[in-house]
Amino acid sequence: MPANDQTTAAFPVGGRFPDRTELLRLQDSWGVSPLLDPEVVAVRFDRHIAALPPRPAGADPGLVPVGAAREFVVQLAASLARVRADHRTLDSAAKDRFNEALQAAHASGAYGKLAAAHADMSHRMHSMSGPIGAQRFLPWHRRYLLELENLLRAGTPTLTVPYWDYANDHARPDWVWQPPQVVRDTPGANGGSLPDQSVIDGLLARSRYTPFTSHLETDAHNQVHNWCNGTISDIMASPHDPIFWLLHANVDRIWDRWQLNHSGHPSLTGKDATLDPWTSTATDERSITTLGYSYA
Ligand SMILES: [Cu+2]
Repeated sequence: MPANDQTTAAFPVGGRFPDRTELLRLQDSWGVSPLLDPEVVAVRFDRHIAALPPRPAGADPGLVPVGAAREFVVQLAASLARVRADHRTLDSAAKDRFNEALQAAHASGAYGKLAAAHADMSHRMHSMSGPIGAQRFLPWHRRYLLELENLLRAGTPTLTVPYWDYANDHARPDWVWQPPQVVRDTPGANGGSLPDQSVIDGLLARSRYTPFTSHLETDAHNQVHNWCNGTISDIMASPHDPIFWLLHANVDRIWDRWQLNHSGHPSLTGKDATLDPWTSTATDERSITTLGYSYA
């Protein structure tokens, strides 16, 4: 075949530029992971190094300890193998796997036990518990989500919790298994609202942690729970509806996005920093790369 024929075949002329979704699909077809954006990897690496214990006095700050760099590469590779995806990208087999894992965890009683932790307000995981609760909201729910995902992965090791990008996807993800006794009424019929992307962009531009988390919790989380209208709108009972985890994966994803551009973090000390009922601390929950997962 003449060379110029190949050229015309490889570069179709006309059409508009791809939108974000089309571009992601294209990158996917080329085998390029958007998770490996060099700038994002660089930020995660810098944060990893900055979180290391103090180096000996006189150590060259430009020299990164080999062990720390190696540890980062290993954690990054692991986190890229545990990707939480937009639920709209799941095919029916993946949705079935997720729902079957939920049902198995429900049948064993483990799901109910985990859901019950959210009814114990002594854990102080929302700002309604006061300033400490406001600081604990994001790290506590990051740990909570990981506990649920680990529970599901005990039976289905490749599984991750999908996220619901409610700012761009204004439909409640009703394909998620609805356990008996869980109520789902008409979305929006009893107040609440879904944020649009401009609200999320406004959040991401907040420079300090406390205003960021307060606005995220109030405007792009509480309102979403209420809009969903049902068991998930009840603070104590909400995790009994598994849509809770998709909602919170998106909250966690927004926090991770914010962390790429800001170094603020929860100010918690002593007992307040321990995310009871677990032993993990707010500092342990700081980096999703260290925790071993990522968002597509
Ligand atoms: Cu919530």
